[in-house]
Amino acid sequence: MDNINLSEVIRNFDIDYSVKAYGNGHINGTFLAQSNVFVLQRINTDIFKNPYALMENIEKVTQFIRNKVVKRGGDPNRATLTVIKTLDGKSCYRYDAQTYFRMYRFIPDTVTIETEKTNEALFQAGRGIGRFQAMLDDFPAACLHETIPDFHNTPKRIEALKKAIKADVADRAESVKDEIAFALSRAGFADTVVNGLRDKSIPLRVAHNDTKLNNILFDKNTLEAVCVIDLDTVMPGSALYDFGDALRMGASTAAEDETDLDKVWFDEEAFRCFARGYCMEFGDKLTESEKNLLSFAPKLMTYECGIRFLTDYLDGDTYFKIHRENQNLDRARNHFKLVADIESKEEKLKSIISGLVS
Ligand code: ADP
Ligand code: GN1
Ligand code: MG
Repeated sequence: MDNINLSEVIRNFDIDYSVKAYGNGHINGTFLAQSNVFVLQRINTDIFKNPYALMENIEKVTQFIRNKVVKRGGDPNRATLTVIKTLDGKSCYRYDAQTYFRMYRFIPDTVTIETEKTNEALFQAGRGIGRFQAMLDDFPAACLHETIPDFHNTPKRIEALKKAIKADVADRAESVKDEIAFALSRAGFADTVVNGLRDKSIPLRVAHNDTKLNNILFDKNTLEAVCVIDLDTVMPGSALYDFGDALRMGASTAAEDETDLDKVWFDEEAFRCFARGYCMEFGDKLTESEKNLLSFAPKLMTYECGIRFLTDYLDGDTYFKIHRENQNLDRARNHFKLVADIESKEEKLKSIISGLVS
């Protein structure tokens, strides 16, 4: 991180970073460096405008989970993130007006899944997300700040796409006419969940809102899901967002930016495994309306994310980090291919869900 004095940052957190005298030797001075390990993260203030509100959400949610885990005799330091306070008792350290850091306890002996998506891993991931939602089932969702307003408001994402097409700041709209046409042709189903939340036919819950598989830590030995991390977008929302978003990447046969679309398919078996784990932990708490929309949720979230990638491409790649030219366009094409494939499998996905929830 350019020009940031990380030693200064670390000194401001309430951790024992000093070295201690160790052992009884007479000759060499032996010291033990801190034995606990911590994760230091810079908060993205371009995206999260109010770091303290963001951290307040995270503290409330992790404390709530912590209390439940303690009551059940579990290990709260593994089952949820632990926020390390600064020396002056704050949840993050302000380095300068644009630069804020937070610290968590490192959760050892865990792995994340990036590309190795086995069916067993999908099943465990489903259990992990289902358990996360079950633990927060009675959390008062309304007390959370909306860290990114309208994050999963799909119709608003379509409006943003239309604005980007009109402004065409990077002069790219002409070259992506087919992708734009695909996106706009599917606008009909975009309001399904926001309308349901508005008319209360779908319950407002605490949602994670970014349930990519690499936001779950798995035990490195048993491969069970240990902890759901990356809690920046924990906000009021729908369980359908978390279910659908996990499968957007989790059930794809390829990486999110794979350019060879012949390799990109929606894997029904991966869907079944994730859904089985999810319903095992959370199925009895789902309402009829949620159960009816579980098979639809991956399409909605994949479509919405594709629209966000396409919009960012038109905006000149200002939101999602890119590591090569056209990466956002590749991501959008990849997602639209998945949407089309999900559409061809809708009946199958419905019958998988009927077999899991009654
Ligand atoms: P990002 O916003 O960059 O996705 P994450 O919070 O997801 O940030 O962290 C990035 C990666 O760091 C995770 O995928 C995980 O591998 C690792 N990680 C983050 N927090 C912890 C933690 N408390 N313990 C162990 N590993 C962690
Ligand atoms: C971003 O930060 P990360 O990589 O976990 C994005 C998600 C997208 C995802 C697409 C705050 O997630 O909404 O689904 O990229 N997070 C934010 O890969 O916008
Ligand atoms: Mg992450």
